[in-house]
Amino acid sequence: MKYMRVVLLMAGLMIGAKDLALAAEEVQFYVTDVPGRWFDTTPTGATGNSLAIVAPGTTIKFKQNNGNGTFVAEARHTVTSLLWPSTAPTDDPNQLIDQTTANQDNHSVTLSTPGLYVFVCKLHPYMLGGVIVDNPTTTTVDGKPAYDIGNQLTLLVKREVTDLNLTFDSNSNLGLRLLRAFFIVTNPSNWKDYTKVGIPYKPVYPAVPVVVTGGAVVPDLNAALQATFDGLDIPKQQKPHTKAVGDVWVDTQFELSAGKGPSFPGTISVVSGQSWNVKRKIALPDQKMNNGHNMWTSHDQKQIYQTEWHGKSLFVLDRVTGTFLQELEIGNDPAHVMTRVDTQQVHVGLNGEDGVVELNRDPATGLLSYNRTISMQDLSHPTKQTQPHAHWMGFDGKHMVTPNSNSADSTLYEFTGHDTGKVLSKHETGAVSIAAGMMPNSSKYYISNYLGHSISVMNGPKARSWYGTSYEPGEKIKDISLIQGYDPVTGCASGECVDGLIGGLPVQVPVSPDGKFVITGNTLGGTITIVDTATDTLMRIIPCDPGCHGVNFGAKKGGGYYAYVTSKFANRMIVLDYDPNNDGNVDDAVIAGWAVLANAQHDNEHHDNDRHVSQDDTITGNRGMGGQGVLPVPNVYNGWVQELPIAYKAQLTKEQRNPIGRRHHDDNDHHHHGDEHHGR
Ligand SMILES: [Cu+2]
Repeated sequence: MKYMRVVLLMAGLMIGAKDLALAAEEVQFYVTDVPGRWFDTTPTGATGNSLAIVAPGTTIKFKQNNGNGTFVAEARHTVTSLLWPSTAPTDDPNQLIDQTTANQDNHSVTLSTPGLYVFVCKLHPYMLGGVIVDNPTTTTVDGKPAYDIGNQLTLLVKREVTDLNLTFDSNSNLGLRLLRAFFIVTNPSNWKDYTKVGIPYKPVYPAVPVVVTGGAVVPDLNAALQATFDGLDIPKQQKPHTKAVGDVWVDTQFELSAGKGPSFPGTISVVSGQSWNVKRKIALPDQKMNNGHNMWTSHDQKQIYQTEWHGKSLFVLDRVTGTFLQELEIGNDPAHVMTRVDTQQVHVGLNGEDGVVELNRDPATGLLSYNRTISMQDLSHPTKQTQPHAHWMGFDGKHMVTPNSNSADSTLYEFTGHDTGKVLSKHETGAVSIAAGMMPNSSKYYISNYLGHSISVMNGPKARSWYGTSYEPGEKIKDISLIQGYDPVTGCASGECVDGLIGGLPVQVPVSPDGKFVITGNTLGGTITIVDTATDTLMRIIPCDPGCHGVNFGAKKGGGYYAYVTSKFANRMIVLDYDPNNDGNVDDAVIAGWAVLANAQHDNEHHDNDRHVSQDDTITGNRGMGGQGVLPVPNVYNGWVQELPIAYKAQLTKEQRNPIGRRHHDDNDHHHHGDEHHGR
């Protein structure tokens, strides 16, 4: 009775035609690569369902290996307990689960403690499935059915150190934030659509009573969440007054196209840095590019390298025409790609494995060939599978650093030749280390810790002193919390949060080409954080969009840089002018404007003369959504900018052509001979 009522209330929202089958003692989630339906109980339904409401003692099965025949899951994943009622037994692997390696196996849990459980893939942390184990006797004071999500909830920080986990009242700011995030992430119709100008952004949540801490009842979860977080109108596109140099390539990873279908999402949206409109969509329908995640470019900017995060391939594209040149099958879940400055080799982190693949580039054709796979293990102290996600390469091609998302540490690798080198160090960072950024002289580097809600500052390859203490190569200097001043119950009410906001669940952490700032997209707060590298302190927090994720720096016309920021559950790319007057101070940081990544442009765009969007497939859904990798072209990071063709260099200022002055020449670096030497 109670359950049927809720099924009706939720119908059309997140639960498909099939009811929840509560009498059954088993619920099955299918693990798929389909946006919003990553853990889905209704794989053949028209709409997804990532939430099951079950009786205590129900077995929850997670079926991988392409089981249902409707949706394919090509990638390796984990099924990991992310959130659970604090009284659930933490030492029972049948109730709280994780895997030490990325896999395609089936998993199950049998849940007895009432409350809210959320499961995540640690590789692709937007993959969420929720279960409410509902105590059948919970009701509101007037006897109506209500759903008990638990007195207190525990959020995973680190599996091996349970007292690091974050336990908090379910009736709290953090509780509401996590519920809101769940219902946005798992429901594409709740994503923030910047084509709906003038319409309030109000995600729809289940309009049901929820029992929280101490038996208190939130009478209507939908009303409570909307009143706390939502309701501002979607603004009309604002274009930055100052143009960029070149274009910005964005992985709109969740956009769907006709030739690929929902199991193979992902396009590249190429944004003009002059008109701030999308000018090209690339889906690669023939190759079935599956969740294209991150890009980099060749030195001459003629080829774009594109990873396939839910697949096995790296793609090489022609930058000018957007056409396919090459597919290389390189391993499981290729995540990020960068080039090595001195050899033009290409390195790709295998997020579902232990290493980084190294590819050689044929300078005549621009095509790539496999050279070797470099393990990120320190073989004298091996850990569980490292699962490197977003590595970074040093300015001179001599070093590479990886954030090892599974082993919660970072490998500092030193290249000693074209295909030789060694692991210099492997030091602890924080929970689920996901991305890296290096100073433009490799002096130190930054690792974002997704579940640690922090950035680890790590010493570079030379033993060195920072803040009065000396550090070995790769050793941690400090952690910067991105949830400073945050109280899980009251939020930022105490007034100690930076700009009144929080970061948390951070993703990309590039350092600006001049080495002054680290800018990061934060998923928990839906914010952008700015760290000053001179002091390694958090200076500013700026509002972003749901699932704020990708950041990279590109040249601003006339000097300075923009930071381009993408979000997974919104279809805009923010152009952040983090230092408009270029004085090294971010007090005046401002969102200069944005590009709407949906190519169905709206009425006010009709006079733009480059509205024609060339595309290799017909866009069918999730328009412009899933913003992740972002690649400004030309690539103006120190080390790479000096290699640009003359036509691009001519568009840059003297400072942009050499962002840290002569210091980009390392002591023993014989490769660079001068600013214009490599012009073609
Ligand atoms: Cu995954």
